[in-house]
Amino acid sequence: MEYKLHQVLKQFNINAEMSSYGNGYINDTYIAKPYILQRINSNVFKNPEGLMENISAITEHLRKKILLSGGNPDRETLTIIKTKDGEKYFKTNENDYFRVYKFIDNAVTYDEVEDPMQFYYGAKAFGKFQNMLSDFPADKLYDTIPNFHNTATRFEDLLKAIEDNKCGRLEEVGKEIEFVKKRRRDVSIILDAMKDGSIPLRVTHNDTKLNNVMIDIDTGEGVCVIDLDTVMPGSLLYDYGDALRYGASSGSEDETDLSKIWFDMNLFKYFTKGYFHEVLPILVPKEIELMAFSVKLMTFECGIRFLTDYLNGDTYFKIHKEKHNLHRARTQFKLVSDIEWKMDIMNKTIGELIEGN
Ligand code: ADP
Ligand code: GN1
Ligand code: MG
Repeated sequence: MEYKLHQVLKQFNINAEMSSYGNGYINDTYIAKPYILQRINSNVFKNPEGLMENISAITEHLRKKILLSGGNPDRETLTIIKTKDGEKYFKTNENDYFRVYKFIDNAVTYDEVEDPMQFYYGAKAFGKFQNMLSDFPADKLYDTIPNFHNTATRFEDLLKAIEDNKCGRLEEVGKEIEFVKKRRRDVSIILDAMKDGSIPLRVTHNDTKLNNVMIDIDTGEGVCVIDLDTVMPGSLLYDYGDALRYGASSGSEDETDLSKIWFDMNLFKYFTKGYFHEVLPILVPKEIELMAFSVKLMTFECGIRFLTDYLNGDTYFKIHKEKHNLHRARTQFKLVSDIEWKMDIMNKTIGELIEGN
């Protein structure tokens, strides 16, 4: 594989030392300073050409805005390096798709929040990203994964996985399935609000994990939002809810001791403050009304996805140990329960932060 990767790099006119990098669940990332090489997961992304067109269009739009505001576009958004044939990706004979970005130096990603200010700055970066794309024509984007945050179809996918019981794992997950079924009425609340127009369709990132924003080593501030594969038309609530699902958990996504997992209200406050700083002027009332709920829904949806993948035999998310997806699903459901307890206070905090602005 190493040899092959060097051949791939040559297609981009790059000759550099290379090693594996990052903790993503989807793509394979390699560092080849001053570049990043990625193999696009074509099992997950069925239209890599369309995906690269999306990223190219978005980053061009962001570049112009960053330049206008006096920023440095080479650092504040991703820069696609073209192949020697002028393409945005390289396709191998084995149908693997590779792309190269400029490496963003002097910045890091965090898998867990170490200091609440990191989360505040991460929120500002995601909010600013949302804001800068608010005048981008969403209908020009390809749906890189159709129904990505359609919680209703995610629920249907789980029902199908239960019916198929491909790996005979059903007996083990009775409690989790009962947990999901009890909450089936939640799955269409945001979808319905989008359908009736009370929530606007926006360009959204759709995968706002803290480790998808690069944080400057010196200033601690958010530099660049990365991992743009899932940028599609969607709801701002997907980005807000998913970021809190991941970042405001007291533990990691695969913690097996569930007594260590709860939803951290302090981190919730830091994130919401940072996010409001950038997006409050563009929010509509229904978005504000559903913000706290979106945290619960996105966490619930992610738990459903992990559980479905577990039942289907771990074909989607990368796993590193036995029952990895089941453990991930369990942390998400533990968080959902805790968020349900805290929903009133979350709504109250949102109201107070708006009044204080
Ligand atoms: P995945 O979809 O697998 O999560 P990412 O695009 O998020 O892949 O990349 C994985 C990791 O690689 C990121 O968390 C980040 O640490 C690092 N990374 C990705 N792109 C860059 C870049 N342009 N510059 C520096 N580091 C990067
Ligand atoms: C995946 O690619 P990565 O690791 O940032 C997944 C997200 C999930 C997340 C759970 C394209 O994100 O949707 O929320 O894992 N990305 C895709 O950790 O499915
Ligand atoms: Mg990522």
